[in-house]
Amino acid sequence: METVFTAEYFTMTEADAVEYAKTRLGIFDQSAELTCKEIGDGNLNFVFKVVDELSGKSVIIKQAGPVARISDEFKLSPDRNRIESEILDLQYKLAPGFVPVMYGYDPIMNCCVMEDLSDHEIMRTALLKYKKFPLFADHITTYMVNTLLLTTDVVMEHKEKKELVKRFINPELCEITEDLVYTEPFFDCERNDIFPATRAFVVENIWSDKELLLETAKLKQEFMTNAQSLLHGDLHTGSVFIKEDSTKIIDPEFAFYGPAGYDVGNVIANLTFALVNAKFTMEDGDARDEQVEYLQNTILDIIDLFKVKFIKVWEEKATERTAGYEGFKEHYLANVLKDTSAVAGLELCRRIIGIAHVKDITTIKDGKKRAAAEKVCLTVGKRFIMERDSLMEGADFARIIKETVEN
Ligand code: SR1
Repeated sequence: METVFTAEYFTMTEADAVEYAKTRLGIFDQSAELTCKEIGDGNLNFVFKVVDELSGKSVIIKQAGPVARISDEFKLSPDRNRIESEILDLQYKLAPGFVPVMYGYDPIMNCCVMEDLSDHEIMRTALLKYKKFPLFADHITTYMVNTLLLTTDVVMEHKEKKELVKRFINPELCEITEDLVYTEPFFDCERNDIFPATRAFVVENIWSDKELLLETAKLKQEFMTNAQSLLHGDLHTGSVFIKEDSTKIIDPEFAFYGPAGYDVGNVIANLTFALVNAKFTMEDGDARDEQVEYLQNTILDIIDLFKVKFIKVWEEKATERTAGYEGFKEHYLANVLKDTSAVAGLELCRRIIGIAHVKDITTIKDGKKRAAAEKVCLTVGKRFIMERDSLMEGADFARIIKETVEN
């Protein structure tokens, strides 16, 4: 029986997605022979790839379900799909070429239709195959400076900016981050998922460290109250589609106005996971050293390029009168870098201790190596949080990683 799309939302199957593409999209010819595969591997949504087997034309239909895929404990409004569609439209203008083209959004089915990027690869998967992307640091820093700085009060007219803050209020997805990144990893929460051989290290070095806990409390307040920039909100390597000469940022459903360093920190942490994976899965020797060095240099370049581009765009685009006062942009950028370091640290800890892990670490088969890799992530993470006031250059980030990995 053919699916009839009425005014009521339901979660689609692959067959429904074919019918939806045929009857709702106006993208494919009448004669199209459509097939569909659900390809989502994220924690939240369903992702259908619909292909016309005759012409080869294809699209992605991304639908938000009423609960998260990772666990039905997370009940989420499918309105997150509106946030995702609207921010992709906005980012398409702010950072042209770095996000997929959106073809449409359906507020009843809570789905959006977008460009199929199957000629790209998810960056996390590519890095786990030890691939290198020499243009990534340049691409991601352009994307971040444009989307983050151009949405601040430094550049935007303040009432327009406040309208965006309102439009992208995203309380449910923010709550996930507040719980999963800032709170649960730092106490013995039932929902945590700790590799048994790592638990003692966590108890001794994370949960018992009162100074660290105090810093996480300060950072949580900063995340909840600093409406600085319109963030992607979940900028890990699984949210990056990449090929040699192209980088596309996807999955911005966690978008909201928060501290700019949140996005930059997530990028740094997730490249660190890839580096730790290379260190603990590749054999000793040239290839491993090369991959570790490539990732270390990429981290260094990202921080330094971000700073240079941030200053340039500030000088070209700042409209706020006080932005020109001597020393202010340096003060502002230093705060973004402190947040970057702190968030990188939090992400490094939460992906080891909390409920949502990363394949870079969970695919390390040898238990002893995995435990050692996890200790490296936690140690770097803790240092990034505690030493954040003094990490102002790419070389500072690279040094902490190098010192810990080589120890
Ligand atoms: C319930 S969602 C778990 C995690 O997946 C997303 O990608 C975010 O990183 C979130 O924290």
